[in-house]
Amino acid sequence: MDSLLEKLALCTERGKVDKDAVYPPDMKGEEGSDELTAKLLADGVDPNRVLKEGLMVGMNRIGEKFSNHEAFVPDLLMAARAMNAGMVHLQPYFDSGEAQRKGVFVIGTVQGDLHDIGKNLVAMVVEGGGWEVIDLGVNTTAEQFLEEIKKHPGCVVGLSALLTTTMVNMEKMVSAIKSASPDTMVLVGGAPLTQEFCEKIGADNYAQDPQSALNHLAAASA
Ligand code: B1M
Repeated sequence: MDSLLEKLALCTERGKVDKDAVYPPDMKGEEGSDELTAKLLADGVDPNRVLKEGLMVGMNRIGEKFSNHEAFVPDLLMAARAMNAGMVHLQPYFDSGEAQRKGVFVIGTVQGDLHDIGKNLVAMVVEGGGWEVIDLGVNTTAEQFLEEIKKHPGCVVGLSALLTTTMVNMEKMVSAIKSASPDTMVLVGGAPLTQEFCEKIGADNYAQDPQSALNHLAAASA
């Protein structure tokens, strides 16, 4: 069983979706995360193990490689596709409560900003790390986040900005979120941001890339 879980982790890391997938070429004809997840569940393996010891291990590995500049955006996208192919089989277990996620992460690109490629990568890696992700999209307001915080008490909020003109909107958003919900952890990221800026606007954490976002969430939920 452990070897099947390891194979699932490898398929996720390498972005091998299913047997018919031609990518990656060196795994052509082999089963992918779709078949392996289905097989593990059919064999009675705990869905939490399938998630934590298979799919999440693979996403974590590719996230680390991305942080270290050993993997790039297309690699992350392919890994997320493989992860999602496995998650389809796990969804009924999440719905029934038999499998559990680590928490809820609500992410969006801040008001006035339409860049979403980096934000989407963060969402994928955090989901791959076992979190339920609610993606509010681009041009999001503090009110949208506050609505989600009401629906999901204890959730973590993630704000992304790519423009020097919109990163300043984060300050108002963080302040609105903190005054309505002081215990909500707010994580910020995006190319023009720095740790110093994060501290200045009163956010809890700054993440420079998806894996560092996931690491902050893991530390907060430990
Ligand atoms: Co825009 N744009 N853009 N753009 N664009 C930049 C950001 C810019 C640097 C280009 C330049 O001038 N060299 C510049 C900003 C300059 C500045 O503010 N100092 C710029 C500009 C000026 C603009 C417009 C104003 C242009 C215009 O219309 N005159 C306009 C603004 C529109 C708006 O938002 N209101 C605009 C529009 C666009 C497009 C729509 C054409 C398109 C966006 C498409 C889309 O996102 N769907 C676009 C693009 C693609 C870019 C560049 C080329 C690429 C951005 C990107 O996706 N990078 C960018 C120049 C560049 O970066 N080379 C540029 C790849 C992505 C994986 O990286 O987003 O940094 P990134 O995300 C990283 C990290 O930052 C981090 O993790 C990700 C993965 O490592 N991260 C987080 C991101 N969010 C995080 C959240 C976290 C944690 C980590 O926790 C919550």
